[in-house]
Amino acid sequence: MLIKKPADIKPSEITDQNTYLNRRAFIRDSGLLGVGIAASVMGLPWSKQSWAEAAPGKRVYPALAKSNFSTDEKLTDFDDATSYCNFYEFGTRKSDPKENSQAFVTSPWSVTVDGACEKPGTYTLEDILKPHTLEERIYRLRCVEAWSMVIPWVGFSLGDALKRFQPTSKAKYVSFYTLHDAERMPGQKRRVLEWPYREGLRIDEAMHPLAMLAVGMYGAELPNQNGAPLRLVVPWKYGFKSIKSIVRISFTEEEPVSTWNQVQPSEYGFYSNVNPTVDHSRWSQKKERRIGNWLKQETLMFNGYADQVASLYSGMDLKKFF
Ligand SMILES: Nc1nc2c(c(=O)[nH]1)N[C@H]1C(S)=C(S)[C@@H](COP(=O)(O)O)O[C@H]1N2
Ligand SMILES: [Mo]
Repeated sequence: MLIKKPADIKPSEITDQNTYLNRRAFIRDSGLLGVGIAASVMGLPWSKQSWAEAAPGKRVYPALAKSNFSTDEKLTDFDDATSYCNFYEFGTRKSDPKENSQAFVTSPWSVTVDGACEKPGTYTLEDILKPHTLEERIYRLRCVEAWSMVIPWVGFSLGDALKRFQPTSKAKYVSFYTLHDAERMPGQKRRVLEWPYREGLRIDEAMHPLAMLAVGMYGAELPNQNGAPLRLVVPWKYGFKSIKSIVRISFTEEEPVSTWNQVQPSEYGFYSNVNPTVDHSRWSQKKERRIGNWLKQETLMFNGYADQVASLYSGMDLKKFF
């Protein structure tokens, strides 16, 4: 795990909420510009320039309402969030996804919905987005590897999206699948995981208002390395539950397969709630390193979202259902 020390970070790389907000004001004024064009024509501050490099061809969203669920912690530097990634479909090193995903084509994109629901079918990404108003939600993402970030996601409630497919009473769980196409996702040429990457939630977890489907971050469409064009964000669970580049959603009666649980069930459970009192079999989960900070900080129960989600697990032994 490579983490930048303060001494390695150039002053030009340090951003703060103000820079971010100024940039957002600019975006609002400029409307829906292609970021590449915006960056080259207008002579933008460093953050926009690196954005254009990290997410070439991605659109900037006009002003977005910020969700009440948002944390007010300092945002992770845009460059870190887009160059220190986990996306095994594009390689297993943190730098691989950015390097290897730039040619990945995410349009057109469709999602197949099946299983225990009244409205199965194949939906285009536009169909899925149409009824929803995009909002910005600043959430913590806590990786099981004990680092974390604070990301301004752009998206909408997962539960609202799922309700449109009318899950039946048999839908006790919902599972998600990433694209499986080794020509487009070169990391799939190696069997480091069982492809496609899969994740699942209990239906009440999926319906929780904090769970979201994201189509963007930092005010623009998702960079490919962060899961374009559609990913899950479940902020009270370890990062691996937040599956990227989703092409299938399936409602099931039985607990579905989740990839890391399948790889190593003794180390990764189905629930994978952030829990400082349950260590990973090979390391402690008590602390985390916020990317960009030098000192470690305490990990909070349910990643700081306990007030909202603890009731989902009342009566459950979280050491057993880890
Ligand atoms: N399809 C897919 N989704 C994935 C992964 C992956 O390898 N493949 N990695 C997961 C892990 S372990 C984490 S921590 C987060 C990282 O998201 P980020 O790279 O956008 O920060 O994505 C998750 N989603
Ligand atoms: Mo992770």
